[in-house]
Amino acid sequence: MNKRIERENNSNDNMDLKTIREDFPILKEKVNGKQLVYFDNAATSQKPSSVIDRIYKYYKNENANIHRGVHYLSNLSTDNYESSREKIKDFINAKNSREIIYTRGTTESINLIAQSYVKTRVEKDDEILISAMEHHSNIVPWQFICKEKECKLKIIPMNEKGELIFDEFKNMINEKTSFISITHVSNALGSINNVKEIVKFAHSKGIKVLVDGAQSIPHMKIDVKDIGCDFFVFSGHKVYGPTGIGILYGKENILEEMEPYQGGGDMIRSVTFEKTIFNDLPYKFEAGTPNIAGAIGLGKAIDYVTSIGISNIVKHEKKLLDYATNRLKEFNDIRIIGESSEKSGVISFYMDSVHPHDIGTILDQEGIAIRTGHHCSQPVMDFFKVPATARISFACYNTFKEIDLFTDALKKLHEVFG
Ligand code: 7TS
Repeated sequence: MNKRIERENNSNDNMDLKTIREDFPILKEKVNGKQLVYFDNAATSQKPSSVIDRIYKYYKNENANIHRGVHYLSNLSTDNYESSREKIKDFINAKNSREIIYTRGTTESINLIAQSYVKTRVEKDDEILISAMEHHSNIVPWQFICKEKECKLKIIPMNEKGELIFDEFKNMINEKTSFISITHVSNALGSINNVKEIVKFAHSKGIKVLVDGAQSIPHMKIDVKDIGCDFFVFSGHKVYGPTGIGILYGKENILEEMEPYQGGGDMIRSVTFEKTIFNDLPYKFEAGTPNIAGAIGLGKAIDYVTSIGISNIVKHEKKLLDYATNRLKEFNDIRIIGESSEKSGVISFYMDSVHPHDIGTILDQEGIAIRTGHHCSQPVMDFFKVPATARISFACYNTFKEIDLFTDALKKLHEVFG
């Protein structure tokens, strides 16, 4: 048997890759006449049939608004919407489902905390800390606050490998530091940050921490109690769920103290023209008709990940990462951007002879989907002095064979441009 393919079977004894791939109908698609190789999972993951079918079933047989009707379908939708919340609570080990707020995604969750929590608590000249490797979603909402409240945005630096410099972080904390918002895993570099240590140190100084889990939730076991963070946010679509649904986890006592920043139906207990009394948690942060199908679909996605076992996914993706890294190192003129000792299944690279955009376009001709550009992390590109990178990112259904197809295509491209 071909040595490369042989690896496939040995990837992970507990994971049946063939069956997993069968679960994702899109993987059978042809793109430009070639079998699709999907390596853009950090942007969004593909969806298993169980999630797709569940959303179809909701609209076909169950559609009704929640928390409103006394009729059968409304009660059914409410039960399903709320049972997804329970699943998510268990998945991230929150204390109770009042700590789980549905949002549109990571971006909305961060904006909610910026507006509802941080804005009302910071004073002029206070400092908000983020890191040098944030996605724009974890930069811009804080710039809004800093501008409005005359605060300062401080940046925890990283080293040339794309690792945060913990000692510098510690030195940056002072009596003006009012909040820390930090990514768990960098979408542009794959670096995994030791958020537990960051939270521990921040808490020893009385500072609250938000962890952006957009890139960690699909790739590692998340235990918010163990991390200890005050807020943890993620998007459903990166963890095999639908777009337009995401989660804000917050510690119950902190969420209780907060006022909502959006008003509307469902988030109130009573309204008169003079005064509104807000609903209980979590509903006070869920104004208006939510993404019901999305929430139910996300519950199914969580079921799917649980059925495979997150530890099996971690093992498989680590092998893919190591294999792809080694294969890319065979190219003399490829520079891997981000070589943190703790890395998730994301590889950004830069090729001297070919612009990342051309790499992406030519690989697309081979049916290989990768992302090129700044990955909504322009400061990371500036730090590494590259205009953009090409990025591959893995999910549970990716294979070693796909990595070989990718490196074979790179070789061809190299011959043309090199
Ligand atoms: N934070 C991180 C670390 C991310 O990677 C992303 C999306 C977001 C926040 C925003 O998530 P959203 O679902 O609210 O848009 N990252 C990417 C990416 O790497 N390519 O496309 C989107």
